[in-house]
Amino acid sequence: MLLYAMLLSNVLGSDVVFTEIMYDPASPEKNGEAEWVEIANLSGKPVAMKDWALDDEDPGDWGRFSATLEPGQVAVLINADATTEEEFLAAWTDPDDEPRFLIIPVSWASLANRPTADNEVLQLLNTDGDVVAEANYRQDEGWPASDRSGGSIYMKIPDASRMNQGDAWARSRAGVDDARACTPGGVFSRPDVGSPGTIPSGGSTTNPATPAPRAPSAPKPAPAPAPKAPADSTTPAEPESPPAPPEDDDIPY
Ligand SMILES: [Ca+2]
Ligand SMILES: [Ca+2]
Ligand SMILES: [Ca+2]
Repeated sequence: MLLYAMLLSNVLGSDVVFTEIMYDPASPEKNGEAEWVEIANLSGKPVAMKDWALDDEDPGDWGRFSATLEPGQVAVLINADATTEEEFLAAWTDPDDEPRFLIIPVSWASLANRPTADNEVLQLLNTDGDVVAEANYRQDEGWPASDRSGGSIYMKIPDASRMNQGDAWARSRAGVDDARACTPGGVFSRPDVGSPGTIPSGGSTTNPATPAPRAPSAPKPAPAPAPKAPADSTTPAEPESPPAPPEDDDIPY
């Protein structure tokens, strides 16, 4: 029965989970310049992400990437078309600290600022194109409402089985769960708020600040099959961000 149910699902279980999504930064964007997406390996073994890709429900391709995530390690995928690892580090990390997370620049396709059930369906694809992680985030059904604050959304307790449940996510607030405002510079020109590189502890893994050798972990329960997304939707593609009314320049700080 379980096997049958798993075969029905088009989302494979994965040890790599979306843990934070910066889709509506305070920094101005036309094509998602200051956006980023955080992922984490919640398992006790390394995950080789060879030719993996971010994707959404639109036809455009996001670029592929390859990296290995150690147990508990966090990575931040950034917009390779608009920024650099150095610029991201300058904005988001303390120059006195050695960053302990990976930064992976990838070719970007942008994330809508007013997400709905149809847009965005953020996915992580493996080398075969299988969906290994999905977060169909939106503004209702328990997902954090959009508020133009420049804060990302993040999983309060990272957990693969709850990745697609809105109430497992919260809007980042400076001072809560490691979130802070970035230091404006480059495309990160406003004080966006998030916690790139760290995930709340107390979930399926401890904060992986130091990817030290781990004790063998208890057997993981099989991931619950995620709700099946409509197979290859025939919905006509729509622009990532409809020509938005001016909205980035009137935010009080
Ligand atoms: Ca956006
Ligand atoms: Ca989309
Ligand atoms: Ca984070």
